Amino acid sequence: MQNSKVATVSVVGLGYIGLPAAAMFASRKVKVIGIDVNQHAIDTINSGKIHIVEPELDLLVHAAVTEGYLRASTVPEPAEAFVIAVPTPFKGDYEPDLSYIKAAVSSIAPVLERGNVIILESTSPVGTTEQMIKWLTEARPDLRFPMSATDKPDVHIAYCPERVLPGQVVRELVQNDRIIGGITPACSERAVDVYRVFVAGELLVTDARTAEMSKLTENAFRDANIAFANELSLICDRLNINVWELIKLANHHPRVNILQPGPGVGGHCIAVDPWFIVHSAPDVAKLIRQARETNNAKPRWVEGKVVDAIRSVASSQGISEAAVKVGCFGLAFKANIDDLRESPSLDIVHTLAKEYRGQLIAVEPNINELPSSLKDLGVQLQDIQTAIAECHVVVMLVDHQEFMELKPEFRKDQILVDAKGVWLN
Ligand code: SAJ
Repeated sequence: MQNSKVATVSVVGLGYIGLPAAAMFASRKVKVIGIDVNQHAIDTINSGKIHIVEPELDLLVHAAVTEGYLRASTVPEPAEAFVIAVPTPFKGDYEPDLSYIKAAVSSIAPVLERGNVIILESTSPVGTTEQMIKWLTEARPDLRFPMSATDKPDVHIAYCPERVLPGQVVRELVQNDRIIGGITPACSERAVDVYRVFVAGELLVTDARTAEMSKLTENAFRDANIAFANELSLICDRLNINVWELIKLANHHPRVNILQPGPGVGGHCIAVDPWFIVHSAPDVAKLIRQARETNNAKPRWVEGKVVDAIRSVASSQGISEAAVKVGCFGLAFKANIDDLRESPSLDIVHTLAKEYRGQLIAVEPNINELPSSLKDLGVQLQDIQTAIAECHVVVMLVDHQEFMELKPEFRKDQILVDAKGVWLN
């Protein structure tokens, strides 16, 4: 049954955020036209399959395409609502790169009609929605776009950030509360109608700039908390204290909730978004910048620990450093996913493999084949038991369930470098 106030939605950008949103609208029997520049993605989606990894999304897309509610294309078409979900990476000195948003806006401008609503979902620096309106005004001088809260525009504009956790996107898309920042109250109202199609959580209305900043703030908050944990791990290493036990104990305090140290912060959001804040107010965003720097430095610290362990094994066993085997457990950017992109663990293994060619064994239960960047450096993909049996240095990088379930007995001649506190006593 289709009982929403929106009959057709065009989702521009069919990646990790856009495709789940497109499939979700379609699952509620809204006609969805998905737009992307990647022909492979278009062909895959139109055949009812997906080109990204996300639990349950394949079923949703397959049903949406088979039932005729989702269709993908490289060419924009008219729709009632446009949702833009393209990447916003940074370039050069952590400067936000808005070129994908600009390209998305130019591509839909010719098909816009009076009464449309455009919602920007891409994580964006403050002021991007207003910038988007400038581009739209240049491209379509015949249409009125909102410039201030009192305007009565032809096309409504709002910013509504996505907040879903990779690995739980399908559930979180429905359940999470969302922030909606319309340029005018009527813009917010139109955007609320669009998200009401599938969002069960609250839809919280504000202005566009606050909505933009809230998304950046959420990820910067998490980054700063992880940086605190990572800094603690360095201090505890120096003081010979088990940081994971320490955090567990401290977290018994009713108002303390420290996150977990690790090999660094990966993924496509938390390691990027805080820079947008730093870039917009560099002289005051000091803590946020420091958190980024602290987390960015963690992989190099872990590598240093592994190098020390290799040297120690070589000297205590009277073998050359080139004979030391290093087993690296986990390559993904976080636990229980197969996503290796922007992964600090992959980065660590890659850096070590360049230095110790042919000496590294990788264990990653979520993949069947190593990326060629590691294969080319002689890294072997092994199962857990073989890797433990063959290596001198055990490097724990990701707290995957498969590792957590084990408590291996290490030989006296093995050294453990545990960046996640999984196998420490
Ligand atoms: N990490 C730690 N210690 C922790 C928690 C995480 O080292 O205690 C590391 C992870 O291993 C990983 C990185 O941080 O390398 C990021 O992982 P994550 O699970 O914290 O977050 P993401 O990047 O998968 O998703 C985040 C989420 N943001 C917040 O939780 C505030 C998600 O809700 C956002 O939608 C997403 O960013 C996004 O797209 O912005």
